[in-house]
Amino acid sequence: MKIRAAVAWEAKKPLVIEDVELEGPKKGEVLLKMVATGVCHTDAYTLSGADPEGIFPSILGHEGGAVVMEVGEGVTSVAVGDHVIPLYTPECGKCKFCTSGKTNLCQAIRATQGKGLMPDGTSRFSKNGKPIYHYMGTSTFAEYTVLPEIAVAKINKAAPLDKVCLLGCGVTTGLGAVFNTAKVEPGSTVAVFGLGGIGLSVIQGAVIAKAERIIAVDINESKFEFARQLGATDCVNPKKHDAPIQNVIVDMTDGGVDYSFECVGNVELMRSALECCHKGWGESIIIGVAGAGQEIATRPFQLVTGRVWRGTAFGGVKGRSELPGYVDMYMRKEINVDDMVTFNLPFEKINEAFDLMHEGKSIRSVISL
Ligand code: NAD
Ligand code: DAO
Ligand code: ZN
Ligand code: ZN
Repeated sequence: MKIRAAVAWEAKKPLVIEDVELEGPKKGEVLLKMVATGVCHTDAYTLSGADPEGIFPSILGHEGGAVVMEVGEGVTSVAVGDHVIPLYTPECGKCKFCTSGKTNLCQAIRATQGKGLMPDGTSRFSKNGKPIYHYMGTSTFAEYTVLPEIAVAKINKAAPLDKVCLLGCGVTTGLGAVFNTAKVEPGSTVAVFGLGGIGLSVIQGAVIAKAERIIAVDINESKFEFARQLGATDCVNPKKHDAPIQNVIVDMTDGGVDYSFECVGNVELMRSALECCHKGWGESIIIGVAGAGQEIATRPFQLVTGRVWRGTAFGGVKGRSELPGYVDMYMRKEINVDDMVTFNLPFEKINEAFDLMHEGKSIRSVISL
């Protein structure tokens, strides 16, 4: 079928809305009509050319809300009309990773997904007979997309797709990092570095986990008001202090925080986030994605003396079995997703969503398709 999609022809160039060909779903695949998609920092990162896995031409986007239009042979777990969220971290339930009980990083389709292809090694998108690659296995910047059945989470049909699309990445990643990766306990002190969609969701998770003190850190002070509304108890701009931010936080907290979260993708900040943790037990969670080839550093003594460095992908959330529960949390009004949507834009204005993000004006722009 002919569809409209925002094609990333090459790095550093705006997306171009084009008519492209989409082949229907093969065995074990589903055709989705995308209703809405968020634009995440990771889409911008890939478009910038800094992503070592970035492949062009491709159709970016990974924060979608969609409806199942057609199912391929053998598909049993979803049906036409179901509402789903595409998963860049699928859940096959059978691979060594899924059955380990230790990780959400299902590897069933990892090799082909990393090459921008469907599990059979081909792309469903093309233009004039030439393939256009999939992105993160989701490609939500398109009116229609095809995904493997194991890469969609069936959700409550009553949930508004133009809001819960944000649970396809940012919101779930931040909440899951608190609940699954750090396992923040009541009474904890938490520091959150970076107040975009991820960091603000960490704050929401920390409130639900009953953290007593939540220190929000950003160099853009326009982010502070919303952070406070969501539950941050302190807001700190590192640029307003002469001392390194880790020293500032250690001084504020009688020795350091119990948990810190890096939600920017800056390797220097990752060091600060580790080093503001309390001696003996503080844990720092890396969520931000750093540029290709960048490395983290600290003195090993930081770890010898009990601080812990961890990372998380999609907040450790298993998409098919656990993401529907996060949507239900939204439906019960336990999390604020509505106010994370700073701008609603039509598909034609998708490049403006990137501009608004780079200008620091948006938490999330949601595109209607
Ligand atoms: P965003 O661009 O919306 O927000 C980033 C925030 O960091 C902004 O508020 C910005 O002002 C702030 N910031 C920038 N430099 C800073 C500094 N030196 N000190 C303090 N604050 C600073 O991004 P986002 O969508 O929230 O994503 C955040 C990061 O998380 C990105 O690197 C993204 O790629 C990554 N990410 C990771 C996962 C995962 O599963 N691990 C999932 C989604 C996104
Ligand atoms: O299984 O090796 C793997 C990779 C899984 C991909 C997880 C990506 C998480 C971080 C990227 C940011 C997501 C928007
Ligand atoms: Zn698996
Ligand atoms: Zn994302």
